[in-house]
Amino acid sequence: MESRVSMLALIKLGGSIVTFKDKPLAFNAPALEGVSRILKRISDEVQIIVVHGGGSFGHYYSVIYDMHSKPAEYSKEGVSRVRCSMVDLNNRIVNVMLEQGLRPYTIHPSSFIGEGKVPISSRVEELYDISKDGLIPVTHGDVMHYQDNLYYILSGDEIMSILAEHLGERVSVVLFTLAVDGVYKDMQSRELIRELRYASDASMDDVSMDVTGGMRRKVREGFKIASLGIDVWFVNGMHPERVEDVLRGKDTIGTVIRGNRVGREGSEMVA
Ligand code: IP8
Repeated sequence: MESRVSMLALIKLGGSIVTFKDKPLAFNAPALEGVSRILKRISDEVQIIVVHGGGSFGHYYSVIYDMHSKPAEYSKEGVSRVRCSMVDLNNRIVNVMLEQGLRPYTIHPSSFIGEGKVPISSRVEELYDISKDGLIPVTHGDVMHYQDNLYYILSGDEIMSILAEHLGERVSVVLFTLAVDGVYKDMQSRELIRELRYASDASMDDVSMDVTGGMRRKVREGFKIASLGIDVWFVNGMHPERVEDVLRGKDTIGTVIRGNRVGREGSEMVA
């Protein structure tokens, strides 16, 4: 079926939106309902792919079992528990989306990222095809098999980069939803950076219970994606109308890294 729309948005639902980060295994249904209502309003005009984080599900167990993004021989019980919690969280998310009239379609990352963390192009294309059909592919950060006895935690932020790299110029905009207004200059003044040109301008202070690098990781992936020529937005998902503004190409309260306008310092930034 040919696409009815030409705009493709990659949207990350941060763990701090879909869960209460400080409370183990606490799903934040109201926050997700808010974002879903907005997505519903715009889903006929925009093709959407959703990636969600682990919040107080995946991160909770990753911390308990000392699991990280580095491939290693982690506790098998830990691997099972992290995976189980992410499948559980994903299921709750797609059920809320469905109730709000959206048509989510879960695709676990292990179906398009293979051994050795190598993306499988044809399977990434499948996400695109499914979004073109009017469904919303929903994928998520997860614990992944690396090779032999090695496993690793894959951040949803990194999945955003993988998708953007593969889908290239078909992606119109990339949006990370957070539980804060965007990227701050520093956490004391909470001065919002409206346009981020250099990673060194941003505060990387972060919340606890996050094994994949929190804001630092998001900003790093943001610069990677922007270097592909795609605008990357960080907005407060608790104010879902800002998500709508971005998807309608309007300015809003948040931080943007403009595609192609990335300073050297930004693109060289590492975790
Ligand atoms: O919250 C991590 O995804 P993120 C997922 O996007 C797990 O970094 C399993 C902790």
